[in-house]
Amino acid sequence: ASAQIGVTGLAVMGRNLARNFARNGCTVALHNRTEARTRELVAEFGDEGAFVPTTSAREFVAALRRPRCLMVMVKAGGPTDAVIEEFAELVEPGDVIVDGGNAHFEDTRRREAALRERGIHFVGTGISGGEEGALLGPSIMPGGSAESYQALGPLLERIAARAPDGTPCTAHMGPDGAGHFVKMVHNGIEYADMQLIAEAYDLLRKVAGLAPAEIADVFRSWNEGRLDSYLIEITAQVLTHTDADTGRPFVDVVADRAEQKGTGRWTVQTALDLGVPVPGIAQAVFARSQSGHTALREAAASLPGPHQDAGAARPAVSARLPEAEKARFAEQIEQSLYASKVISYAQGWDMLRAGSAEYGWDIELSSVAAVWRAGCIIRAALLDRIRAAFAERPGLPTLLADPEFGGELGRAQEAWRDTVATAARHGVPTPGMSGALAYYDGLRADRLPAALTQAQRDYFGAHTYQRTDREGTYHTRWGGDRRETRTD
Ligand code: NBP
Repeated sequence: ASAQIGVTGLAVMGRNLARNFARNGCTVALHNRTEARTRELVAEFGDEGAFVPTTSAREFVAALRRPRCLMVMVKAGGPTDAVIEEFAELVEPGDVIVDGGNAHFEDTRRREAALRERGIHFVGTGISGGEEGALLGPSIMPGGSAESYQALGPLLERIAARAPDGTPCTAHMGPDGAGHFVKMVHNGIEYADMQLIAEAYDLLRKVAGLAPAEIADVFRSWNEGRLDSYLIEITAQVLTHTDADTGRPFVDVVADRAEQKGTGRWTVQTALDLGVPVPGIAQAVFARSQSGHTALREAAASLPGPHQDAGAARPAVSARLPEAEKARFAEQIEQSLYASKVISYAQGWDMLRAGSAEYGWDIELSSVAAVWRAGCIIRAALLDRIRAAFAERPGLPTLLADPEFGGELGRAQEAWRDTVATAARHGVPTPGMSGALAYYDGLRADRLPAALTQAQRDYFGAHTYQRTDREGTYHTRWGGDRRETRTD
């Protein structure tokens, strides 16, 4: 037995991870249900490092040094359960089975508990960065026991992306499902980020009248500043691209129906269960869903927009702002995008805190920001500042309470309010930016109309209320003499 790590499931992700391990000096055992994939990998990339190809599960397990670390990279769901069970029968107590697929954290909790009973460490790990990240350095978010990380961590640290300060972008997130939970929140934030960028683009296009290539320039300039991130960078790339068939901007030939694989939905479902408000992520999930509702969109297509009668032809997208105004408008959108982005990250961290408390994971909030600094889809300059904020004050109740981020939001708010108002006046939907502003105003409000909601609940359902001026729980006899009674 010579291999330090084994990878079973050699489709795009598994193959690239195996190559990454080998390129970084690990001896890697290889296994795949269909043997041809194993042979192909060795034939094509065998010279990249030390591979031990195997043809059966038993041979694969025998090739691994103890404690064995074997990584399962097969299709999520049933296939993952089947493969885990197959290997659980073959490994020994103390060995580590890693699921690097996109599992729901509840499945990971279930699998971890079942394997723990058999003395086997089960690690559900989030891996972000797609196919390319898997090969060149992903962001890796392992859960599972602290003991398993002692064996697995040093191997993962070899293949993970490096943050600008040289630190590997992986760390033990917490026990059982913590890793997959963190990855789920990552994807939720990714949805919110993408939605906000899409809204910024839409406003620059429809309100300022900029062409896609000009918008690409705006994004490129933003990428030099505090918005510096992978998603802003690829947005500029996409907007510069011209469709080969038609010669039109590529973005104009893509059907405007956004799809989803479901991790954003998981994030929102979980947030509802945990009682954490994450409207930025929810708005993004719903915006994708709305875009795909062709029947609804067709049925509503003749509703009038601003300065337009019902049924009138839609005005073509045209330059609406004078030249001198465009730069000022782009600056205003930058402020709005940045502020809204900070809000959705704040909501993501609220969710990490709530999940950690609910499941007893003790997730280190600064460490999550640290592993997201490179390799993953939401990698951004901002993350190092979030890391610093939580490192300095681990008990920070919300990112908005950090003086630096709070100060920035305060300075952005005028531009942000103008953007949301302008968008509404022009009939351009900005659920992300408007929702983020509403969240900001909702948190800083000194009184919320929740008081009225609570009074209504007491009226129709005797749900009781508390008072601002004294302790206790009360009910007003709405149907009778309207006298107040204390109920606690
Ligand atoms: P796929 O999700 O397409 O799965 C293909 C692999 O699963 C093949 O190796 C296939 O073996 C194996 N497999 C299946 Br399907 N059923 C099996 C079974 N019953 N027993 C044994 N093996 C089985 O591969 P992928 O796109 O590389 O993704 C792998 C995992 O990583 C997934 O969970 C995915 O969600 C996750 N992930 C993907 C990305 C990404 O960007 N693609 C990013 C992050 C995480 P075969 O060759 O014999 O058919």
